[in-house]
Formats: sequence, structure tokens, C-alpha cells
Amino acid sequence: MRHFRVVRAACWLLLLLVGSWGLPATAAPLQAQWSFRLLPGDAQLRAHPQLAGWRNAQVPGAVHTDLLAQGQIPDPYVGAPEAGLQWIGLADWEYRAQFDVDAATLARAHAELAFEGLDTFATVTLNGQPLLQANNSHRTWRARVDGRLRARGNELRVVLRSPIRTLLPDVQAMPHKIAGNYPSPYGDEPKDAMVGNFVRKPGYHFGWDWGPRYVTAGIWRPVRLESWNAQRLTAVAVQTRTLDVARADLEVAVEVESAAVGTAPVQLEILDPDGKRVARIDRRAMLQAGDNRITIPVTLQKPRRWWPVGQGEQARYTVRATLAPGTAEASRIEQRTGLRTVELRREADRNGGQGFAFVINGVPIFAKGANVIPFDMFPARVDEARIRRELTAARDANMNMLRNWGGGYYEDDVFFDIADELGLLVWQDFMFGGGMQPGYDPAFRANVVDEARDNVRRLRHHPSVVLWCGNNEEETAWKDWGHGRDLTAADPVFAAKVWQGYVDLFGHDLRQVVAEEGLGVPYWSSSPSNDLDEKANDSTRGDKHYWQVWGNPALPVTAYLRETPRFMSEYGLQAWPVLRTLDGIIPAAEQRVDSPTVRAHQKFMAGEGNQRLLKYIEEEYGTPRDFPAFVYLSQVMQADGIQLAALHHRVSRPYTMGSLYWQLNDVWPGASWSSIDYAGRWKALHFHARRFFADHAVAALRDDGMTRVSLLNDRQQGLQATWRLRVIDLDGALRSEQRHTVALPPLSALEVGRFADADLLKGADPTRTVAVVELFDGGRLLSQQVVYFMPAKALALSRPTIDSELRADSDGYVLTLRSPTLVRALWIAFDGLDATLDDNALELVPGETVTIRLRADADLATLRRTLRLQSLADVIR
Ligand code: BMA
Repeated sequence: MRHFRVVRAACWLLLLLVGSWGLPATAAPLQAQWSFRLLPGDAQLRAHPQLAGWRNAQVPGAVHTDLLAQGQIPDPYVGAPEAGLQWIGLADWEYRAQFDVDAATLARAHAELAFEGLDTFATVTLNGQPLLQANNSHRTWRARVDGRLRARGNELRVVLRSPIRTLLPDVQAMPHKIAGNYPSPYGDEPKDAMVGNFVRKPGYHFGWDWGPRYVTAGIWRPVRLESWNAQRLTAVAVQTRTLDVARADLEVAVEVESAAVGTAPVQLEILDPDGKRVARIDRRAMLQAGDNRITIPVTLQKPRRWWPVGQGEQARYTVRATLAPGTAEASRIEQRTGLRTVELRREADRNGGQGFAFVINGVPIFAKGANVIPFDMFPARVDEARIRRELTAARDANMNMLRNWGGGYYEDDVFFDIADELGLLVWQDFMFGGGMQPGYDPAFRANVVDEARDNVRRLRHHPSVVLWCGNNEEETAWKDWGHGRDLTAADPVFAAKVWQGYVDLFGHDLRQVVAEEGLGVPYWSSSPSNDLDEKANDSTRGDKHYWQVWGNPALPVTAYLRETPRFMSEYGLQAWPVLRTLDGIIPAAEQRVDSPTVRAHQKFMAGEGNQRLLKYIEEEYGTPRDFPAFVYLSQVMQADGIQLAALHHRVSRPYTMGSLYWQLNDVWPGASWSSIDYAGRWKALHFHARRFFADHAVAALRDDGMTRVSLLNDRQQGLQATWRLRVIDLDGALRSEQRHTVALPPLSALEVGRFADADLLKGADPTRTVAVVELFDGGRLLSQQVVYFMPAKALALSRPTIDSELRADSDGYVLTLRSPTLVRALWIAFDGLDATLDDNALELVPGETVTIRLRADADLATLRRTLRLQSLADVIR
């Protein structure tokens, strides 16, 4: 066992790096050499006797990753090892750390250990004495250790009980169960007694339709030791009272915990986005014993407001509160925050409907984006680089909003720091992913309230957070999927109690926490819902999840055009990851649609999801001839389908004010609705999203023999634009052309024409003819879309002869492409190596040159040699 000392410099560095820090100078992470073992007496010792002894552990971490690092289990993502790893979730585990405490810390009057993430049923002892019991992995657990620390050889032990075994007896004893999510296919938990909804632990650990089942245990976030004398700073909160171009009236609350009645000097400073101090206020605060709140009004002239991307700058102020400045006891909280107002505007309309629009600084924003799921099964191994990669990709695809979906965990501060920096709005669910929970149990609700308070207070200074939402799909599951009906039929008294528990928790408790702590950010009880008003998943009011395409009854993608909600918060189509991501995960011999390993990485409908994928592929593109073609066509299908839906939502502005597809990212390498795979590689959809979410775009939506052309402008400035419609044949011969200029108003969708097929084709062969619709700003092409008159499989596409030229320039490489015939769904790749392209998954209009920038670690000759161009004609003919 290696001993350690608290390294304050490292702590400062860490805190500075994340850009915002919230604890006094006397707080530092415990940096021990942790170890772990199976708890003595655990039944799993019979099969795993070698885990009786202590082994090195990583904290923050998880038992699965510790076992992996110790060579005790295979990689949980490679091949199909899932069934063989379920014993881990049935075992009790023990973690231990030994540590020393420096003299300065020991000399202080008060000390506290703060556990930011205990997963989940934890019993903690310090030096052999009980310290705390925990039952919620989303909370910070604190325990005072005044007088209990010694200079050398302190020992912390954390016993983590299996959540399944802990809860199962009570769940099985219930005469009627409440609805769960995904039953385990592995026998570790009975299918009719799911425990996931009874425990405050990420729902997805129990398995989801895009990820494996790994019921983790561990200390998944840092443990900190804090110490102080008479007083400590506990929080700073900036409430914006009024905000406009001319001035900002703020009320800053500084929270101080004091051991006794007394006074203390408090200093508040505000630094503008350039780091210049624009306010400094000194106070001598009168303190009661216990918690104190000192409010300080601040006015800023000509404030620089924080805007979502595309609407203005992402200006961030620094708010710095110092207790006892200039003394040895000084402690400080520093936060970066942005000044913005947020309103969820729900204007009633004449037809009984009600809008759903985010209004930031008075400007209604059309929300464009996707749903975010956890970035890994094991959250502790998600680092800042990974979060930055995914969020930057979202911003690069012209998204301005992400929804943090409720079946995971509350993301690290750094997620929100980056969202603030990039101008991404965040719709933040509380962590309830579906099914029902025992809201009728007051202890359960109190636990959730504490969790909510911890997280709202932790994240409220981030201007990106614009909504707190109670849960994912619980109200609609109860009202529309039979959960309420079935339980009511079985046991009406219990069903009424369950529903009342739901209303109490999501209608009242969480709403109140957000009102008290959320600094004015709105609350919404469930997605989708109309905030507990009658229908839960309505197109005329509230937000909508639309799964009739892909889900049952699996309507064709054109059904997207007939669904026009106020705010589409979920819709999606699956695709497989980029092939390169699958190599190394699925052995070559197993790369077949129905192989056991491929099925193990397809979680929809218990492995049958590839049938659903094939149905959508075959309807439009034909039968894939091999696995690579299947992967490629799955991505083409997904990209085309989601593009159709997203553009339909955008042209429906202002009736519709948001389009968040399901889903941005992956938790592991597998088939899913994501547009970025687990390795960070963009699927075709993500390249399409960059085009269909562009602030200026053209939408040409063809349905039932009619094409509607609309122009989209999400900016606050109008645009004097030109649009052009050409009808050409696949070899590029021009059949007709029209060109118009139009004043495109700010923040608008403008329909500019409707064209029947017959008027465009004028007798031409629809299998050999397309329409090309374009939007220009002066001579600059802003957006282009190709309209097809037949399903892809019926088009007379010829195998293209593409002229390509790849050259190096000062900024990487430039690829130019040109083809004499139309190329559909061109996929540019390099055999055996990665390149970052600024465009891909595109069409080549005959005779037109496309220029693409790319970056890669390889040299020019290697890139030229490995360049592969694949398009639809290579696959379907
Ligand atoms: C939605 C989500 C998830 C799920 C997805 C795909 O309804 O809320 O629960 O993963 O569907 O089925």
C-alpha cells in the first residue's frame, strides 16, 4: 500500500483546468492507492477464489474496469462476453484506501469527507468506525470527520452491496410490480422482478436498447477531504433580475457555513469576459451558527450577453467570492457563468394548441440537435477530451441544443463548461429513464429531492442549461403504453397510489427544487408531455417523441412528413457504426448480419433489430449483398430518413420550434440510433446533419408526387437570397431551370414553391431524372438538395467514374471530386487509416466540382494510395 499526501498544487491545477471550481482552498481530492476485493463471505468467491485478496483499484472507477485492468475479465465490449460477466453485478465488493493527513489539515477545527459518487449501496467506515451509509449514486455524500483523522495510516473502507441482491426480496414480495424497463436476458435477475427502478443508479447499467447490461459498483467520482476553521464558503449563486443590452441587475447570493455567531469579511468580484474586473464589493457579513446566505445586488452596464451558437457571442463572466480575503483563513469560490434570460414560451393558439419554444434573451430559438446518452458504460473513464470531441462534433453539425436523457447520470461539470463555451443549449432530464418508481415511498422521494438539490446547485451557473425535465417517457408510458391500465386492472388501489407518487414527485417535489435552486430555469415534468396536462404525447401541445417510424408500426419514413409537433424531442432510425470501429470488436468471420457476435451488439428487440434495419433498407435501396454493404446502407438509410424529418420540422417553424433526433452518441460499439459511433467516427447522418441543420438551408420535401421548396433562416438578420431549381438527367443534361431572388426574413421558414412531378419531369424518365434545388447568397452556394422521383433502388444510376485529386496545403489536405454522372451517397474512406473530413456522405451533381478539406496523420502518398470512394451504384447494381 502506497501512502500519499494531499497535494494542494495538483488540486489547484485540476480546478483551474476545469474552469470553474466551487470549494475552499482547504479541499483536495484523496489521491490514495486504492485496492478492492470480493467481500469476504460473498457467494461469488467459490467461482472466483483469486478475488479474495486485495488488488489495485482505480478511484474514481468501477469494479468492471478494475477487474479488466487486473486481467480478471475480458474486455466487456469485444466479442460477446456479456452473459459471462453478469456475476459481477450479483457480488458484494469492498474498496479500501489508506491515507495520511498533513499537519495543517489536522490543525483545523472541522473536517469533512465528501464522496461525489458512490455506486450505490455503500457502507463506509473510517479507521474501523462507521462513517456513512449511502443509497444514491447521483448524490454527493458528506460526513464530518472532526477529530477522527490521524496523521498516519488512516483507513477508509467502502463496502458496496449488489443492488440486485439488496432489492430483490422486497421487489419479489410485491403482490403487483410497477413497470420496469428492459428485463435481463441473462438470468441474473428474474424477468418479472426488475430492481432498476427502485434504486438511484443509472438506469442504463441494467441494459438498454443501445447498450449492454453491466450492473456496476464502485466509487465513480472523486472523494475529497475538506477542512476549515470557524467558517467555510459553501456556494455562490448569481440570479439575473433584469437583463438587456443596456444593463444587468444581478443578485449574488454567497452561502457561508459558520460554527458560531459572528462576523466575517466577504468579497465579491466580477470579471468580464476579457478578465477585466468590472465589480468589486466588500461586506462584513453577520453570521448565525449554521447556514447563512448573504445577498449582494450588482449592476453591470452594457453587459455582454451569452447566446446560443449562431445568435451571438458565448460571453462568460467570472464571479469570485472570497471569505476572509487576505488572511490565512481565506477561501474562495470562483465560477464562470453567462448572462442570459431563458423562457419556455407556451403561447396558446386559436385551435386549442399551445406552443413550445425556447426564448433566449428575448429571441425565439429553433432548437436543432440530438439526444445525448452516456458516453460509456463506465462513466469514470470518460475524460474531458472525449466530451469535448462529442460536443464539438455537435456544434460542427450546426446543432444548438442537446438533451441529456434521463436514463444515465448527471454529467460532469466539464460537459457543461464545454457546452457554455460552444453555445450549446442543454435540456437536462432528471435521471429517470422510463418505467415507474416507488414515488409513493416518502423515503425514496426524499432521497430524490436531495439528489436533485445536489445537481441543480452544482450546475445552475451554466448558461447552457435551459430546462430541467423530470423524466423520460414515464407519463406517456403510464397513460399510453398500458402501464397505468394494466396496474389499475390488477390492483386499482395500488395503481392510484403509484400514480399519486408520480404526481407528487414530478409534479411537485422536483418542480419545487428547480424553483428554489434553479435560478429561473424552467421545469418540465416529463418528456414527452404537456406537463401533466391530459395527453402526454400530443402533437398540438408540449413536446413529442415520435416512434411510429422505426418503432411500431414501423411506418415508412415519409410518415415523418405527416407528423408536425410543437417540439420534436425524439425520433430516430438505427445504423451500424463505421466499419473501422467494428473491426477489432467483431471478428472478421463473424461479420455477418445474423452472426452471434453481431447480434450481441444489436440490442433492439433482443437482437432482432437487424430485421427492422433490413426492412427499411430494402424498401428504398434493395438487399445488401454483404456485411460491409449492409453497414453502409444502414447509414445511408438513417441519414436520408432523419434528414427528411428534420427538414420537415424546420419548415414547420414557428408552429414547430425544435428537432432533436435520437441520438447523438454511443455508449459502446454497437448498432444504434446515433450519428457518431463509440470511437467518435461520424456516421453518414452526422455529415447530413451539418447540412440540414445549417442556419441557412433549402428544404425540398417530396411527398405524394409533390415537392415543396422552402428556405430556412435561423439568424436574426434577414437575407437577400437567390434560389434555383434545375431539372437534370443523371448525365447532367439540363432539362429546365428557374431562378428567383427573395428577401428571407430573420428567424423564418419561407415556402417558395410547390411543384408537381409532372411539371418538373415534363415527360422525362423519372428513373433517370432529378431536381437540384439550391440556395445562394450572392454567388455563394449556401445549401443544395437533390430531389429523386423514384426509390433509390429504381434509379438508373451507373457506376461512376469520379475524377479525384488529393493535394496537400498549409492546412492539411484538399480533396477535389468531380463526376460526369450523378453520384449518390458517396462515402469517402481511407483503407486502414482515419481521416477527418469536413464533408462526406454526399452527392456529386454531374460536372460540378466538390472540394473537401481533410486532416490525417498519414502522408500524401499513403492517402492517395488508400483512398476509397464508394457510392450507391457500387452497392445496388
Ligand atoms: C426512446 C428513448 C430511449 C430508447 C429509444 C430508442 O424512447 O427514450 O429509451 O433508447 O427510444 O428505442
